[in-house]
Amino acid sequence: MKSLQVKTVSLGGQNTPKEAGRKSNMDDQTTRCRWVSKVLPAVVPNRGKDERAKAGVSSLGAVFLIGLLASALSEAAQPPTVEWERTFGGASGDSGYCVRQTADGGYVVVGGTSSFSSTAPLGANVYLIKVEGDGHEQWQKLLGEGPEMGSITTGRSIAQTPDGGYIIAGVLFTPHDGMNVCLIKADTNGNQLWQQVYGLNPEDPSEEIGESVDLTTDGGFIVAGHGTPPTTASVQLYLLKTNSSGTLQWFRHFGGGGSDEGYCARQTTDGGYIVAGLTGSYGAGNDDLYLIKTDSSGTLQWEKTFGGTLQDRGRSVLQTPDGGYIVAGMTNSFHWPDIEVYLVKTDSSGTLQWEHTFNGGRDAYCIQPTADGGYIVAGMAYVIGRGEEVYLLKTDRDGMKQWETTLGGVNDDQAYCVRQTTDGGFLVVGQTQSFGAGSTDVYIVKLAPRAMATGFWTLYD
Ligand SMILES: [Ca+2]
Ligand SMILES: [Ca+2]
Ligand SMILES: [Ca+2]
Repeated sequence: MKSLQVKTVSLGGQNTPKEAGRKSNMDDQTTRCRWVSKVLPAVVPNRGKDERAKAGVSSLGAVFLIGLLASALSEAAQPPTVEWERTFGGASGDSGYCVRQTADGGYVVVGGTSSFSSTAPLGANVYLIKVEGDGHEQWQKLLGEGPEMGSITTGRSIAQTPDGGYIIAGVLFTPHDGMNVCLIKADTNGNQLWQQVYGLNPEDPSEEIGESVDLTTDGGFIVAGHGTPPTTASVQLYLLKTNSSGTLQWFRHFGGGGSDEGYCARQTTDGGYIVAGLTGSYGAGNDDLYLIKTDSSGTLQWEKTFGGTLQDRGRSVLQTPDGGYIVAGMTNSFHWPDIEVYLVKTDSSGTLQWEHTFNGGRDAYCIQPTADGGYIVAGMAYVIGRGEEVYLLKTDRDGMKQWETTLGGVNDDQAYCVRQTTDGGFLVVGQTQSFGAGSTDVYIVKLAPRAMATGFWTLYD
């Protein structure tokens, strides 16, 4: 712990000539962002509600009721329709990793861009995009400037802070110092206020990656990731707590002699933390899904592994209303050689309650609660003729599938984050090679709320 170095990278304010130059460059580039055609073919056909309603209206008596029932039940398996979708980026690689609906009803998306980087040609910056509720762009910004040419800064996770600004966790790579965890604070207009870089060992270009950040009740932040501390020979899962100004409060690492990686940490109702990732040190063989519970100071309370003899991994974790936990990830232990999406539900002590696999997808990167008590999961599927596709899975509270769908084009597309929106729809963020300005682009898809009708329909929706 003592050897943890906190490096504050000095960044020019938004009024410096360098920043001003970069901004005007961004303005030029902004015009390259285009609407994706709305006639993109949907992989899973969505029958229109009007069509079904018409069919129902044309029926009579008992046939009418049976028709309604049948339609309502089949609708339960229908995924929602795409309301709008957009890409952002330029000719090089651009990705979206996390989205939040903002207090003004819009959305803020964070990722990385090498198309517009100030440290190009090899560098990349955090890419912050703000859109209105209908998907129209409000602004886009480059943040997380690296200290040298070729620096790569990527935003992995974002949260809106009580002051209306944003906190972003990510990774800063520099050619001389390898990868380090990076935390960036921006104001409500996306202008960078400060950047902190947390390196475990500046003498050693080890890889330290911040994968997720979440707000804590004291106004600070909890970051999960992985890296190689000076005291161990292998990659460890780690957890890092800062106050609201990004000052490090504590740092802990977990794992054994193998590689252990953290992908998601959230504060729990008891003030502690739950962390999901993978462990190559413990469990049933190869990597296992790794679930860690700590108290409020990061001291281990329990750790559990899930999975079988092959590859298993947790990417996203939530505390459930019953005090337990649900983790989404991937597994190929259950139906080898199939690679599947893996959901694990535990009680508050980490004891397994159920686990389900879903062979419609190959990996899950995000799980979020939905207003009906169920869950929405985003990840990646593989579809013959369409390469990798965005994968969305909706389950009830017991992890039973309600619908799943894939989105994308003929090249590779992935979703890294999904959230239910206040209108009952969903916002999905990831990257696409199928659409946009070249290489990968940030891919944002809004799904409409499920068709909610009055009376009889709502009973079954
Ligand atoms: Ca395993
Ligand atoms: Ca595809
Ligand atoms: Ca691009």
